[in-house]
Amino acid sequence: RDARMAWWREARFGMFIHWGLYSIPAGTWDGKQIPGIGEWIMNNASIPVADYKALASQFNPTGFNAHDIVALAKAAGMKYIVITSKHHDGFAMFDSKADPFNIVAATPFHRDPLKELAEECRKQGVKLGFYYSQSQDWTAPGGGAAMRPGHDPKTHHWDKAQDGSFDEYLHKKAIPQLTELLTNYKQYPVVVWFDTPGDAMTPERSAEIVKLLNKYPNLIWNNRLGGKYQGDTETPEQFIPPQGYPGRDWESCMTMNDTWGYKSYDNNFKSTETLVRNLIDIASKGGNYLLNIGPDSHGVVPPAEVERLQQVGKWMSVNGEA
Ligand code: JFZ
Repeated sequence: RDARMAWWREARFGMFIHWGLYSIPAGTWDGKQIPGIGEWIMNNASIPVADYKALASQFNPTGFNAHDIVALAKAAGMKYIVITSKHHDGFAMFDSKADPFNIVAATPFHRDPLKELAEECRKQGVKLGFYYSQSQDWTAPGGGAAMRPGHDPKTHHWDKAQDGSFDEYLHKKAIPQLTELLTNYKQYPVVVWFDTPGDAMTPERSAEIVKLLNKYPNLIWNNRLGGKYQGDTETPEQFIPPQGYPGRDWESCMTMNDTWGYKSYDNNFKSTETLVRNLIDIASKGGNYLLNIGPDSHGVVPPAEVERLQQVGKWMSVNGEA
C-alpha cells in the first residue's frame, strides 16, 4: 500500500473536473433558476428522463482542449486530474459500448474527452483518475436517486422511465462501464473516485466491484464505494479537517465558487489568496487538495477559474517545491 500511495502522498494538489450534459442548462430549466449545485439539476428540478436525455443531441463542446486543460493543471502545480466519467445523470463522458447514452454515440461531438485527456496526461506527465457514480443513475432503469418532494418515497424516482431493478443496472451498466474505464485507457486511471453509495451499495454488491478493482493492484480508490469498504482515501468535502485524519490518507475536495458542474450565474468565487491558504493548510496537515473546475457546454473552462489557477501557479513557482 505504501508503494501504491507514494505518488499520491507527494502530489498534494490535484484538479477535479465536473463536466457533463448539465453544463448546457447551467443552472436554469424552463426559464427558472434551479437552486442547488449545477450537476444536480435533473434531480433538483425533477426533469423527465426523455427531456434530459434530449440534451445530448445539442452537446457539441468543440472548445474542449485537453492539451490546455492539462497544461493549466500543470501550471497551477497540480500533479493529477480526476474527471467525472459518469455523474448521477447517467451520461457517460466516454466511448461506451455498454450503454449508448454517451458522448461518442449520442452527441454530434463524437469525441472521447477521456481518451484525449489520457493522451495529454501521458505526454505532460500528469496522473489521471476517473470519477464514476456507481449507485445513483437517474436515466438508467433501476438506477439510484435521491429523494425530493414529489418523488416516489420508495424508489426516489420521479419518472416511469426510471423503473427497474438496481441489480440489473449494476450488472448491465455500472460494472461493464467500470470495466471499460479500467481497460481502455492504457496506464490510466490511477484513481477511481466513487460517490454517494446510499443503501443500494450493500456489502455484496460492493464486493463485486472490489473484485474488479483488485485486478489493478496499483489503483487507488476512495471511501465512497459503499458496503463499509474504507477504500484508500478519506474525502472531506468542502472543508479542511482540523486535525487531518491520523492514520489515513485524505483529500479535501472543494469548489472555487458554489457549484461543481457549471452554472452560468454562480460568480461567488473564492479569492486566489483563499485557494493558496487552503492548499497550505491542507498540505501542512498531510492531506491533498482536489480543487474543482466546471467547464461550460462548449468545453471551455470559465475564465474566473483559469485566472485563479494561473495565479496559484505563480505563487507555486515562487514558493512551491516544483
Ligand atoms: C457528491 C455529489 O453528489 C456531488 O454532485 C459532487 O460530485 C460531489 C463531489 O460529491 O456530493 C456529496 C457527497 C458526499 C458528501 C456531500 C456531498 N458528504 O459526504 O458530505
